[in-house]
Amino acid sequence: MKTRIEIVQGDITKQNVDAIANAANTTLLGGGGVDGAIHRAAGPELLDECRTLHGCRTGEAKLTKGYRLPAKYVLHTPGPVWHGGRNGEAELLKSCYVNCLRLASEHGCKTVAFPSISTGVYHFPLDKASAIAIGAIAEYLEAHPEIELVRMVCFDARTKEYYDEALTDWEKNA
Ligand code: AR6
Repeated sequence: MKTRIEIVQGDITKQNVDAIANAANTTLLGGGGVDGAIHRAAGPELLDECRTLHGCRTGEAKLTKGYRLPAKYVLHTPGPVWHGGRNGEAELLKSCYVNCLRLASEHGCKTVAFPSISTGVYHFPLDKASAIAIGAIAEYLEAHPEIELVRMVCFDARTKEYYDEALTDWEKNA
């Protein structure tokens, strides 16, 4: 399993993979953070396609083309806003990862990159978010050999440390 989850520090818009996930909002009409970076790098055609999707519920995912990105597809998923942890945040965050991976499988993607969903302006605590993300991805990969690689792309060193630790913990308990 270790060889199919990779954790790197970097910019998700530069990833040469079949699909990248976008930590979007429910309008799917763009925003700041990683969402803004993806729209800037993909070009205005991405927003044109997003307008046709009429939004997306938290925890669900919708696919578009990648336009000027190296990635063929973008998997747009609104993560949960952290409201203290008793409002279904963990389940919703897990659904984001699983629903993106399902869409990737359905579209024949072999390689997928994720940003750290909900841990920016949505304030999901990194220790919890990283454990949920790694658990969801690892479980999915066990059942889905068609996905060859999932790369977690962490924007900063601190975020990467949390995901590295979550992966080490998951491997210990596996
Ligand atoms: N590549 C990889 N990760 C990035 C990049 C990048 N180019 N840019 C930022 N990050 P956030 P959220 C990291 O706030 O918490 C938007 O306005 C960032 O450092 O982008 O899910 C949407 O429209 C952090 O670790 O997403 C929504 O309204 C992580 O990506 C809202 O923000 C997620 O931070 C979603 O909030």
